[in-house]
Amino acid sequence: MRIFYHPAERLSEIENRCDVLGVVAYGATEPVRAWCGQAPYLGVALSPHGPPVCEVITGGMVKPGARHDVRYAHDGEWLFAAIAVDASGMIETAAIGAYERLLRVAGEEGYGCLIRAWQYFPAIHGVEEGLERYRQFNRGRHQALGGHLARGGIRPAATCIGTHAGHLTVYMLARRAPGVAIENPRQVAAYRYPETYGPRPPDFVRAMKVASDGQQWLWISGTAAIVGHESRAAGDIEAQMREAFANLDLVVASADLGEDRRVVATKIYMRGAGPLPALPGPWARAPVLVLTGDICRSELLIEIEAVVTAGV
Ligand code: 3EB
Repeated sequence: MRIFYHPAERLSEIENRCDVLGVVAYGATEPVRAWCGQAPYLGVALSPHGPPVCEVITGGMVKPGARHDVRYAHDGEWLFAAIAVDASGMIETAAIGAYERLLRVAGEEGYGCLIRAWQYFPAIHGVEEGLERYRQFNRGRHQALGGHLARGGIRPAATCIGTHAGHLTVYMLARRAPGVAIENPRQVAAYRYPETYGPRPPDFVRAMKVASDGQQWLWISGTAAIVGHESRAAGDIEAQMREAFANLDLVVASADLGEDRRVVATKIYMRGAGPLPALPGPWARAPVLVLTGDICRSELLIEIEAVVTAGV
């Protein structure tokens, strides 16, 4: 498996490949197209710092398909699946629709083990029936994941970010075999957050660890300046960066990857379009995609996700 960022204007270079699980475009108007060659293509309404760019995830020889509004591709080990649903109505309903269909396709194709999910939708701080849309989204996700968890399924690692336009766009990676959930000892598990953050908790784990290609892969969720369950350093982006990277370092340490670990790629979401503070040490050496978007708590200015690998 590989993950890389590719200029959107050179998408044609990707189109003829047979090993692309999925292409996610940032900064192009959505939905521009549904496929990139035989790979599912999803446009997300978040602006990159810089020209429009695509996140490309490749695997082995893939088989594409489309069903229940879900576009997907799989290679025998990994399934990439994407959906875009209208987000102008109740986001709770949209979340249920998106998750149920993604879970159905993943199950039908035999990739019932959720590893990583990304979720983007507009007006994340808007209020619907007296409840913030992010909290409404959590209600919908919780309902849709209920059956999966009851059957012994594991919550995926996740990212959830607010856009300024477009659909609820969700994409995920799933596998035939389960990953190992990793939590952060300095943070309360998100699915155990107290009700002060909403009637239903956000159902995600801090990271998922997977053995693949003879390596260990760690898919780290969007990580912010949260200690315990409380936000830190409100309004101070430099301090929030330090807290977020302290959390990332702790998640990596908890995953026990060994000394030869390296960062494959990171995505940084920033509430403003302002300059990005410098990244610390090893995190600065991997490709970084910086996107402007709304982090799910209004006091949070930055959120960082990453993929780390170790082994031959
Ligand atoms: C947090 O730790 C910050 O709702 O799927 C990070 C990653 C966050 C994923 C989600 C939310 C989600 O609670 C926010």
